[in-house]
Amino acid sequence: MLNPLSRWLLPLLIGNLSILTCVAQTSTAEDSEALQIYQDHCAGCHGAQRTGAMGPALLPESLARLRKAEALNVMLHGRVLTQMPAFARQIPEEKLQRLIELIYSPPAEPPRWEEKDITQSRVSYPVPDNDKPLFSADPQNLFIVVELGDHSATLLDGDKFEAITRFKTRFALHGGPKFSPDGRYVYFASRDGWISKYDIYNMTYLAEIRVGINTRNLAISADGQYLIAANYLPGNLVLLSSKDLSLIKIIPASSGDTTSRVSAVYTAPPRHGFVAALKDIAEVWEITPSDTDAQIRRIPTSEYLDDFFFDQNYQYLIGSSRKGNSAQVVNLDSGNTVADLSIEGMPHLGSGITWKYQDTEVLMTPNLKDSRLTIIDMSNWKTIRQLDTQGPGFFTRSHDGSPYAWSDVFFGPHKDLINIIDKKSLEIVKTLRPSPGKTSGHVEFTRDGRYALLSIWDDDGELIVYDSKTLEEVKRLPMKKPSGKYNVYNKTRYVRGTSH
Ligand code: DHE
Repeated sequence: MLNPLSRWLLPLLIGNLSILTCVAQTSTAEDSEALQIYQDHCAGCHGAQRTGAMGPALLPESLARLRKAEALNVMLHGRVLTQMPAFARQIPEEKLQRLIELIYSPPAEPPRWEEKDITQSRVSYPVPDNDKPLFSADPQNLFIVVELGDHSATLLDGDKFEAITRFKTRFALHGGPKFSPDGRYVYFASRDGWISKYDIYNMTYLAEIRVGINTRNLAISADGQYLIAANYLPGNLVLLSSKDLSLIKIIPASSGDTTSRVSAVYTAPPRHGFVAALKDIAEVWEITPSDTDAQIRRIPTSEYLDDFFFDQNYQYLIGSSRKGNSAQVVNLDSGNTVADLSIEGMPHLGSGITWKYQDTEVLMTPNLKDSRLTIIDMSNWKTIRQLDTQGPGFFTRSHDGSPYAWSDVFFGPHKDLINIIDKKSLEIVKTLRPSPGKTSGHVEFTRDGRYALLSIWDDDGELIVYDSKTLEEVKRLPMKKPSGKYNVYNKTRYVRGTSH
């Protein structure tokens, strides 16, 4: 049995053997003194090529959401609850500023992460000889709550709202973890490309593999056999066996001379495969996996697509255009773009939800740059309602068991507000301020839709449980910047109103 330290260090060391053995590439354009400081003080933890090791990758793609001033602060004073030390006494601030310029610039040689890097990074842990949950909670009504504050996750009993266990995750998980169809295993993806398989019943990790340097998200096939990761860096999709995370195939996201970042990949259960959108090639790919290969069907689109979602039948894909002012509707059967919806303000369709409204189905999307929610009739793709909000939102959620849809105000001075939309009147009927001054966002429902769980995104944060009909508060659980929470039943049944 590996002790906890070697459990984390071993994969990192093995995974990065290839990069630790090569010296970082220099170029006359790079600041050689900053490069030397990097090699002396940073390379040991962040990798000789800045692709990450025990610490996260330090490449422009990986640092996109961290302001330079904040990065300097971390270099000067270290980062609490991590191994990142303070350098204020060792390195003058002027030199740290130059180091910042270095890490926010692309390296002279584009970093690589190839087949041998992927296969060498894979680690398996002992498989427990037990196939029953080691706890008494309903295995279908469990939640995984990702806590970004200290890179942990909580396994939560969805009836009692009590933590069953809390465990460390890789640095900076992003996107929804994916459950096996029976709900026994959960698969996580980190921004730095680590995929981890966790046995919920035995509350232990089973395997890990690093599939890329900068990863978008992960999907699992409806039969539970295959996983696929979408990467920005390198621009590809990586198909894995869900059993042991072994590599099946690397699929370059290429067309002619262009290699693209992959915007996102999702499973499409009735289509027996996955669908991916590419950010730099105007195509959507339908991917049918097998044990040794993957068939790709390329569907041309009129725009480069960012994040997207599907109608409940998985016939239509609704994607945000990269330009941020429209949404494209692609009929996946015919391959035709059937509608081009003009929505200013960058619709965040990855977070779109649908519900039944009168005799039709509607979709609602928040807009990342506009203080508005857009509601569209899916029978004719016409906007039927725009709801003004107090700032741009990030996540929307609902459940067939709830009369309301929830939408956060994630950005701006009113980031602590949550709007409740009546699904019948299409009006905002209530606005909650659960924790004044603190960002509130991302809701998920219990399997029956009776309770809604909301995050307070703060290191000193909380998970708040509401009665989804009366909107009364039921319970608060202290958590460290809880981001998303994911209900086993809702996710494995692809219920309407949640992310798939
Ligand atoms: Fe996310 C999901 C893309 C920034 C938190 N985000 C996703 C998914 C995609 C995506 C493609 C779907 C993954 C899945 O579930 O399989 N996110 C993007 C972006 O392009 C964007 C805007 C810019 C970027 O830097 O990548 C972005 N996302 C963020 C954040 O800044 C958030 C708030 C904090 C973080 O973790 O970095 C954030 N994204 C989330 C969360 C989900 C998510 C919590 C899962 C939502 C769900 O309910 O499934």
